[in-house]
Amino acid sequence: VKRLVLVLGDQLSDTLSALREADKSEDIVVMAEVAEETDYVDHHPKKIALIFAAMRKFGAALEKDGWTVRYTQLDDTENAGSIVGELLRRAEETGAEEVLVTEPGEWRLIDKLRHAPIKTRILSDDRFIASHAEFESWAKDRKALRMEYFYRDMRRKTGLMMDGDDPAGDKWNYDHDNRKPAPDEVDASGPMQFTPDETVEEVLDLVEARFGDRFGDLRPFHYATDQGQARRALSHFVKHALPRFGDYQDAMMEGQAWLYHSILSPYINIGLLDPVEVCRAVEDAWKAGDVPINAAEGFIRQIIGWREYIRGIYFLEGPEYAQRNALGHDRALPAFFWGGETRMNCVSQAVSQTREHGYAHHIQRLMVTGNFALLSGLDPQELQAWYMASYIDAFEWVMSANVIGMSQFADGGVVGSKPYVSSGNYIDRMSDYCKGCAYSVKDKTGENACPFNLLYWHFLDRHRDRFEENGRMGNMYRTWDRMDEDRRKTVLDEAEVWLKRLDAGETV
Ligand code: FAD
Ligand code: DLZ
Ligand code: SF4
Repeated sequence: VKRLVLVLGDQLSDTLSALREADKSEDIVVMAEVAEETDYVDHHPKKIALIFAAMRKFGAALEKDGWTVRYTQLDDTENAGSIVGELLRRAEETGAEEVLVTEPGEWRLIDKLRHAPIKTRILSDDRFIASHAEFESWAKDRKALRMEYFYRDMRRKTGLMMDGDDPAGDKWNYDHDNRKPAPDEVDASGPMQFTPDETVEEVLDLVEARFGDRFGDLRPFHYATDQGQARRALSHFVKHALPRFGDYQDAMMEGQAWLYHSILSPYINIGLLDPVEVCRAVEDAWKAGDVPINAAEGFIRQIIGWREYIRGIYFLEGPEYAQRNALGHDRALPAFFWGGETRMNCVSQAVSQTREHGYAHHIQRLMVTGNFALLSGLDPQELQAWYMASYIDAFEWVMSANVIGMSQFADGGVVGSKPYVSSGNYIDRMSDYCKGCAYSVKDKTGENACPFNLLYWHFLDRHRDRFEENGRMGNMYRTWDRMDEDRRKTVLDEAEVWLKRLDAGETV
């Protein structure tokens, strides 16, 4: 039987299970740019450009390698507008009777393929280290699903930074040496940039015409769009930024979008880089003595630990996970998330950088925008749609447990044992944002008080029933209870007034 091999926009790996299973001489690869995928959320224009450019180059590379490829561009007149529609059209055209596909990273699309009116075989996505079965068996019978223990299993499984059965250097985790506050200066120049070639330019024109009015700047566009470029970006990171990655992983600096981060998530997530290949490059640099152990271990943990764990939770918890709202938060997203004005310098920095690059690093996502959303009680589903629309590396398998779980505690504590909340103090310690802010981080109340300071207590007070008994939060409640009653009332009243102004659309 002649088969169609569907390759999705985030499956651009020559080791893909569907390609391995297929027969190059008989089967037909189907790739399609379709409106259903560009429009199910208003993706950042740079994300659409990255995916389309990389898809076009990958399709061409497969053809060169001897595959028959039927590629549909977004503005082809015959375009059926959806993945399943394209499969049916190509089946009719070629006489193919079956579809082979590697499991997509979103329940939405898995569901559509499962119900497609053509026989479809969904193969597991073994570009990840842990299979669904392995994660389920790890999670089974555990009271709490803590990443650290899962991570150790992934170290053992991959052998990365292992010394026989023991972790290299005798410690699993070197975070104690990481997370220094913002440095005075950054001596890395950021990720490697690529000048758009003809294929990329064509895609940029298309994206500009179709999606130019969405949130996010399309140009200048410098991301890598094929495996060769992505590998050069990896080497560049290992050489120039990795040595200080651990030290400044949590730091934030005005006007410095990249610091010592890798900016590799977009390439790993769409398949241009293999996660283990990335980790081996890091391990090699550490073995060669070019990189300290805290940087190498910290980085590898993000990929084989966090990235795998977050995906595991998404598939373990099922399609309704993304709809959870354990804290009952329902405030609408303020306009400043979409680039409107705000006096909060930290938020303004994170959002403008996001608009420009489709990128903000982990602590900006977690402790600035995420923290603000949680403290002020924003609707988690609307927030997740914002993250999905704003980031170049956004896919639901990696977004949901980060937003609904880690950042918003909307899963009721599956991912985190306590919510990630902080007052302005944390942001002041880790960044230089507060210096340039209209609010004063030192002011706990009063007209200029940092909103994070007011909202922090408002959050703890309104969720007292849920968190008071949480062992890791007892100190916070004790501090609050020690304040005199007038002061507590002032804080809560001022927080309420501030939230009313937020809801009224004032510039806050
Ligand atoms: P680096 O700081 O250089 O880290 C190295 C790599 O580790 C990343 O490339 C990534 O592959 C991996 N990694 C680190 N932390 C995580 C994590 N928590 N979950 C998964 N992978 C991780 N990551 C995405 O890839 N897509 C998303 O849509 C996404 N949404 C997020 C939303 C929120 C609210 C939060 C708090 C985090 C989110 N993350 C997401 C995780 C993390 O912020 C990004 O992976 C990271 O910022 C990507 O930049 P980088 O490549 O420079 O990462
Ligand atoms: C994100 C995305 C976009 C914007 N466009 C396409 C597309 O036109 N064709 C395609 O095959 N894939 C696209 N993707 C990636 C898919 O949305 C992704 O495969 C699913 O979200 C599952 O992770
Ligand atoms: Fe953000 Fe508050 Fe600092 Fe301003 S003072 S940058 S709002 S933490």
